[in-house]
Amino acid sequence: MNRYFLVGIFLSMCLVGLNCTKIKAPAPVGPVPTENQKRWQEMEYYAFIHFSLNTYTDQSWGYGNEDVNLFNPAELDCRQWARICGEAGMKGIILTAKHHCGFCLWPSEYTEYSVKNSPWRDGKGDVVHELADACKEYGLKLGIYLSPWDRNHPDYGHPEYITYFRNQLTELLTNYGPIFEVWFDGANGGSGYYGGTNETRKIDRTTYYDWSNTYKLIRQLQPDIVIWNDGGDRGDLRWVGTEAGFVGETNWSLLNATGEVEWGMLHHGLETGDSWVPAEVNTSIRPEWFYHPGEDVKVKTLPHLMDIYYNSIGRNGTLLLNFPVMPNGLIHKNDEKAALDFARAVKEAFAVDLAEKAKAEASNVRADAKKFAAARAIDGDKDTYWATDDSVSTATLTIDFGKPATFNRFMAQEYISLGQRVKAFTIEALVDGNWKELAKATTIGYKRILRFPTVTALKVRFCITDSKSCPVISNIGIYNAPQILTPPSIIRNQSGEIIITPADEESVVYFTLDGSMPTPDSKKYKGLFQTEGRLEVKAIACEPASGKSSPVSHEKFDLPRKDWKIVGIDDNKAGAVLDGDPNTAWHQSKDKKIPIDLVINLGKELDLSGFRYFPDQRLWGPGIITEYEFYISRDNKVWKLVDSGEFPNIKNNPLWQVKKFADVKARFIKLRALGNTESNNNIGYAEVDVLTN
Ligand code: FUL
Repeated sequence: MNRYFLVGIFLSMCLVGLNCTKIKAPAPVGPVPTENQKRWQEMEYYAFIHFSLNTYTDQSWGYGNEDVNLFNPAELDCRQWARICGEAGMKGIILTAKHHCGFCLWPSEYTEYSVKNSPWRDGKGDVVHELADACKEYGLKLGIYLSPWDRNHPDYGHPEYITYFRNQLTELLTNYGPIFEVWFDGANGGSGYYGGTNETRKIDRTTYYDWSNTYKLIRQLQPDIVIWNDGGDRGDLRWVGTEAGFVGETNWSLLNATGEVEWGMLHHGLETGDSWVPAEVNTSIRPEWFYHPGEDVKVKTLPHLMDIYYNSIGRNGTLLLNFPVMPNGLIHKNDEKAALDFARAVKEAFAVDLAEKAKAEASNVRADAKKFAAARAIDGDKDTYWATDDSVSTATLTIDFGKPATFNRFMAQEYISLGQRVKAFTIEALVDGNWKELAKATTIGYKRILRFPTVTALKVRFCITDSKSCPVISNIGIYNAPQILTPPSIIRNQSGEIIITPADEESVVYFTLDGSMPTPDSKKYKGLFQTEGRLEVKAIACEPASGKSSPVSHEKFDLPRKDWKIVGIDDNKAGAVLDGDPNTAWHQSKDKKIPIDLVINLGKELDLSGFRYFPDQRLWGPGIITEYEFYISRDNKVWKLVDSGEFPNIKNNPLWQVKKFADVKARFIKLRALGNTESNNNIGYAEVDVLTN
């Protein structure tokens, strides 16, 4: 063999080598997820369980002095929880091991305020242990919610409490096997029992907990864990700024590691963020987090849960759905049914992927056409992907069904190990020979699902119109999800008229006023109608073509507020407080300073047993009352205080606040606001109402 020949071989090997360098995978862009974050993101859907002394006191937040003897769940069965979660397609369960009241569901060595001093299993029980066993049996992962705020502990607010908190974390992260996620609630500091001092203790959430050292401890005890934290230092995951079950349509899995996080950043992430901090959407299957018997009829409907699915998992988030456990220790059958119907509907919606058997062609493919070909986006393998040349930031991928196909959902996934890249895209369909735009969207991330009206088309074109760098798409799916009808909304205005509105105008509404279930044989709604007295309205929306009907909407109304007048306010917009419409609100004049009163003349003397307050519903709406006093009067001169207290968790979950008191006669009521969510003087109301006997 001559020398030149050898040199030739050597040179061509170098060229092959060079070529390989040229066609290597795209370089990561910006921050990328850790292995723990990727594993967590792929779980997609898991459960929250809220269970504590609140379960026995009908409260949202315990004060910390509730009697441990109340805790006695006679039928507690964590296997029931795990079975339901498993059947519902969830991949794990996060348990409120300790909520704000400080009561521990495990026999902590460091406090007496726990199951060990309750009558349940003669003080020998351990809910965390039973749940860990049940999770193992049903193939689920276990997560722990440990409230940093502890309204029972005498040391809360002092440095000693941090040692207590870490000791508890150590118990929980050592004794119960692998923990996939730890959850640190952001509600922090305020009034409480605190070992009997009954005072208000404020902490600086940015420094008090010394999170960075706590994180070190956590990662040392559970190296595979992800940390959720809304109380200071950035964890591995972020809250989405609402507990209503949705993240922003634009959703970057990025945030900055330091600096203030504004609401918009929680809700949308931060395109330029320097850290991977993906979104977890947390919401409850009922309005509240803990069990309240009055909510047995308020379990979220299937259309509502499907909206939550598309607005969480379908928007690059995970879904953490809560079950409030009943005092007997079980999940209510209505919640079980709702979760299983939801799982069935999701399965049905995504049962057939029309892209699987189609052909894919791309406007640009990275040099090694085989490895990064368009077909890689529809091969069902999450580890392969379609990628373009580095220089490309707009590209199309056309999916050809071969013959017309009918569909209404489009799903795309980026290969997030290389970062989140796509900034904008559209979906088009070839309908009768013309390209028609079906949907327009912004970010993708781990998973994005778009909904649009059902269409029949020969081809679909996925057009990436803007991207941080070359797009890297691991998966595309196209589906035809069955239609699910949304229940109509029911309101009663101040004059006592009932207004029922279906979600789409083509539906026909049927209703009942006698408590019976409405059917298409019930009374047809033809427009608003006058009513008197207390009332129960149930309504359904029906699709005439298919005969399908929605779940039932159910509203109970107390006496009409026809004769009510807001006293001493010269602002005709104040009518919003009494108009029955939850979407309108009125705010007191900016000049007023707390305490701020709202006085209402009820028109005649009524027998009252409580009142209700509904806050402004705008996202993180301003002017939400947190502390109140409620007075009554017969003459608008002599006032009597009948109730006072807090509206717990009202900022994150702005629901109707219902307060009951001993029966009393009154013609005038006064709701006095003593504080709001922003610690300023803005006080607003969407609705104020009373409960009568
Ligand atoms: C909130 C808490 O204050 C609620 O009680 C509930 O635990 C929810 C998940 O987080 O911030």
